[in-house]
Order: sequence, then structure tokens, then C-alpha cells
Amino acid sequence: MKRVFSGVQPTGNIHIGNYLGALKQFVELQEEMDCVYCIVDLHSITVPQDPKELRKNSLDVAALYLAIGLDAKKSIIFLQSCVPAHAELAWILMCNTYTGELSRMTQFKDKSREKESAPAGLFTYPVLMAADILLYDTDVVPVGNDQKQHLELTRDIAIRINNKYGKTFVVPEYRGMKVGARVMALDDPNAKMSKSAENIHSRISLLDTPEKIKKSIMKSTTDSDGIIGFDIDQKPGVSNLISIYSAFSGSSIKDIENKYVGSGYGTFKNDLVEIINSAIGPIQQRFNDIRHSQELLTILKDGQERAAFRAEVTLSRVKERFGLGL
Ligand code: AQP
Repeated sequence: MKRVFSGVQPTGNIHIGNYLGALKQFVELQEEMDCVYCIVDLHSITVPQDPKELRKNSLDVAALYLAIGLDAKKSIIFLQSCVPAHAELAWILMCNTYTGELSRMTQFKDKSREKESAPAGLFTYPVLMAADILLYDTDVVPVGNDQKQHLELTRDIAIRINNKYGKTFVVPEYRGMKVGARVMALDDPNAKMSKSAENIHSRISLLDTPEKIKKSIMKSTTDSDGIIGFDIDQKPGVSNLISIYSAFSGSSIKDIENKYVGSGYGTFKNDLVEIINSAIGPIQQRFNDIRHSQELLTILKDGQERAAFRAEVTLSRVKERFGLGL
């Protein structure tokens, strides 16, 4: 059975970009592969976090994992900081990664832009991500398109170490969605939808109320020609909305364009609001049922034990290859 690993940062409410780009795949894959899904809280502290808020967000993400349909009997679900092997392997990999490679990462460039100095962890973030993936002998990594560059680096590090020390790591493959791999911000279709963007109307979070969803979609950036047509270059805002519509409804882009010939943006946006609400409503209901339950903590503790066991096997192999330890 192929092995899958992926994670989400507990940096705020999960939005429909995270859901359509990554999480939807998590659920599909658990039916056919051996899946490990992590809440990557060590990644989130690369930017300042309020401790109370961080713990709350970690449990929110865990509850959302279950609410979207992850099943703890099929997938391992745990918090990254509960398995120390992630940080330990990251150090070993860091000693085999070059500053030139890390300087080319676009996420680092974006997040450190206009800062005189940035935390070293923000710079080495992709190495921790490589450790997360390589620890579980991962074959397939379902992530949004924005993480593709980090996955390429993971592959380079794995191949480099395999060449130098003999076969140590499985070299993982990227898996992306056809529609939804990169959901753009509702207020700026040139930027990706993000949890940490200042404007709350730039995104739809999975825990947003129907009123907030309506407001954000109605305010979303379109253009002045009034045609519901897909053209990323000329009509990026409308194209983004059509992609979201397509990903939630399962309708093809062509069918959506045909359905709205002669309709205005108002009608299209109202329908989109309904489609999003009917997909998100049941997720919110399950989230509310599980979020404050003992079951959630039991699942995370069990996931931690199972993940730690697997991680230790890989870490021992790596240490042996590198001549570390007794
Ligand atoms: N806009 C997006 N479209 C499609 N996929 C996306 N992902 C993120 N944004 C989009 C995918 O969601 C998964 C979890 O992302 P993450 O929380 O680990 O970090 P991120 O990519 O940095 O996401 P955000 O929302 O932009 O968070 P902040 O603002 O905290 O940095 C990943 O698979 C990612 O590709």
C-alpha cells in the first residue's frame, strides 16, 4: 500500500483554499492508501503566535480533519510537536541542505519581504517539511500548488542523501487537484487565498457563518464586462470564482459558463454562496459535535503513539547510516 503524508498549519481557521487544494484529497486517499496527517504546529511558530490561540487552533484543525471526513481508524492523525523525531531529523537534513537552495524558496521570499531580518526557522521551514515527509517513508504528498517547490526540495534532499549514504529515504511524489490546486484571494485574484491575510473577506473559512460567506462572495473582485467566462489572464477574479464553483459542485467549467450565459454576476454569486454553504454546513455540524469531546484528545494521543513508532524506525535507520549514536 502506498504511503501518504500531509499537514496543515494551525495558523487560523482553515479556508476553502486549504480544503480544495489539500484536505479534500486527504479524505479521498485514506480509502486506498496508508495515510498520516499531521497538524504542523512547529511550522506555525516560524511567525509569532499567541500560545493560547495556537493550542486552540491546533485542536480546531484536528477537529476539522475529522469533520471533513478523516477517519482515525484509517488515517493516523497527530500533532507534530508531540513527535520529537520531526525536529531531530530536520537538523540532520539541514546539515545536507544548502543556503543557496533555501534562498530560492518563494514562500520565504514572500514572508520575509520588507523585513530587515527574519527568524532562522522561517528560512529553514522547508527542511522541517522535508523531515515530516521523509520520516514516514512517504510515496505521495497531497498539497496545494504553492507547496510544490518545497516538495521538489524534499526530493532533492532525499536523492542527495541516498546517493551519499546508500538508500535511506523513499523519494516522494507530488499530488495536486485539477481544480482548486491554487485558490486565489477573493479581494485580489493575483494573490493566493491565505489564513493570515489581513482582510477577512479575502477568504472563506470553513467555520464562517452563512452571513459572512455571503458578504465575502458578494464583495469579491470581478471585472466590468459582466460575462461569466473562464480566462485566467483577462478575467482572474471571475475565473477564480468559477473554479471554486466547479470544485464544490463537481460541474465542469464549460457547463458553468453555459449555465450562466446572459446572467449577471449577482445571480452567479448568489448561487455560489448557496453551493458553498451546502458543502460547509455539514462540516460545521460535525466540527461542533467533536471539537470539545474527549474523543478528539484520545484520537490525537493514539495518533501520536502510532506516528512516533513509525518515525523512530526511520530515525534509527538514518542515524545508523550517518554514524550517529552508539
Ligand atoms: N490558496 C490555496 N489554494 C490551494 N491550496 C492551498 N493551500 C494553502 N493555500 C492554498 C494548501 O493548504 C495546505 C495547508 O496549508 P498550510 O496551512 O500548511 O500553509 P500555507 O500554504 O502557508 O497556507 P495559508 O493558508 O497561506 O497559511 P498562512 O497564511 O498561515 O501561511 C497546503 O497543502 C497548501 O498547499
